[in-house]
Amino acid sequence: MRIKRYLARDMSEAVGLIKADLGPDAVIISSRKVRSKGLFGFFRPRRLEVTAALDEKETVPLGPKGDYPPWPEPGAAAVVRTAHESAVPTGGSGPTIVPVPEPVSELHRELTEIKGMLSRFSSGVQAGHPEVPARGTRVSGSGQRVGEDGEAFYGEWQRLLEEVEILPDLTTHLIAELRRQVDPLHIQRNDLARICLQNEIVRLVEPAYAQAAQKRIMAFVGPTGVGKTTTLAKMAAQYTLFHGKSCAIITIDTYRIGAVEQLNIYAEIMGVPLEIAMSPQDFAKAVQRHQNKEFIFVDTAGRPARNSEKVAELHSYFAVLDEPADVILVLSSNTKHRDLLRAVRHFGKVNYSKLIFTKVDETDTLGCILNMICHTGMPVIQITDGQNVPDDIQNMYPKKLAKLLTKGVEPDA
Ligand SMILES: Nc1nc2c(ncn2[C@@H]2O[C@H](COP(=O)(O)OP(=O)(O)O)[C@@H](O)[C@H]2O)c(=O)[nH]1
Ligand SMILES: [Mg+2]
Repeated sequence: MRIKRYLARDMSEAVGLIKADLGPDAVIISSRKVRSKGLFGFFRPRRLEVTAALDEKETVPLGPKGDYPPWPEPGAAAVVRTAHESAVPTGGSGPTIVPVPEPVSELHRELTEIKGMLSRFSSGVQAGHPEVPARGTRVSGSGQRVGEDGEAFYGEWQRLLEEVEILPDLTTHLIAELRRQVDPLHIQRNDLARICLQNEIVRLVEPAYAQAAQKRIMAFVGPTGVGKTTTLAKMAAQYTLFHGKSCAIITIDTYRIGAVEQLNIYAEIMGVPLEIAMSPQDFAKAVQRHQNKEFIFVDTAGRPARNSEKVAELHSYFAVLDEPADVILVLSSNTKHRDLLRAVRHFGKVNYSKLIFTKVDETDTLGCILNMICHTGMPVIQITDGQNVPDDIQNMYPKKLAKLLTKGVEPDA
């Protein structure tokens, strides 16, 4: 592993230097603003110190991580991995994002897994594993024979779904599917259960993801402190620095002292123009001024979800626009279910059409993501998992959500 430091005016200059020096497989580890040493350094503008690393053992460029990313794939690893960048069209006028096929290696892995399961199953049958009902067997309502052991198996999976705080009615539905599809006497029952639950979760949320194309203007709304500004900065940085998109940021967050300053620092590092809009008319003019940009990110003041008057005021900003915006409701995954319900209801007035969940690093109970997709019928397009800009953000799509919700689920049965 080679690690090197670079001094540059801004992040795009640093990325250029790193690409030229370490090549396309380098990754950025950290960045910070520094002053030159000595008295005169104090009067010079601050520079950006970027640390990058190159793992010299790695020769194969990483493919895209997901199989259905509706947005450019984030991740510092994408900085200079050109194979990855080419998955997302650059240049051009529209914000069309090409769906990226699942990597062949991933398909291959899944195929091998299924083959392995089948062969383990057939050898189990040959070895005389009983396909007869266990002791205490009874016939369930669906006609399936279920022994005490079978009941314990379904019960264990139910407990695990409840543990990640998937709502009771969704859990009941998932377990009913499990009962219908997976025989508890099957020797690979836990593997099959996981696949069955993942398929059913995908089936439940897929309609929410079948939406119109991504829009040019993305506005982030949501309760105070959930991470709107941080998430916006992460996305704007990903689009600008890693995918070469031309972007602008407009903030209508003028309520909180420090809110604009925070965004100003991010905008400066990215080299992206930042505008402040004090009224809906100001906002419309600012959007007009950035007609030529591929994407416009809009930050908004955190309105308390209880204050419906302030939420309605936000709507007036989007109502004056000539083109529709993607209004994205940002929610924190460590929020109580009742408060999430209140937020989705109150912010309904701004006609949001997508969700982002932040702070998934702060909780083990991610059932809220499934709960809110099912409740609103809207997709969760990103999750964020830390405070680092721009790294701690990931695309979310049905299959990934299904894996995330069942990944830690491991019954001992
Ligand atoms: N742990 C963690 N903290 C986050 C995440 N996203 C944002 N934060 C922190 O949450 C706090 C509020 O973020 P901010 O973007 O100002 O929230 P806003 O009021 O909704 O704009 C800041 O301290 C952020 O660093 C995340 O994904 N994980
Ligand atoms: Mg903010």
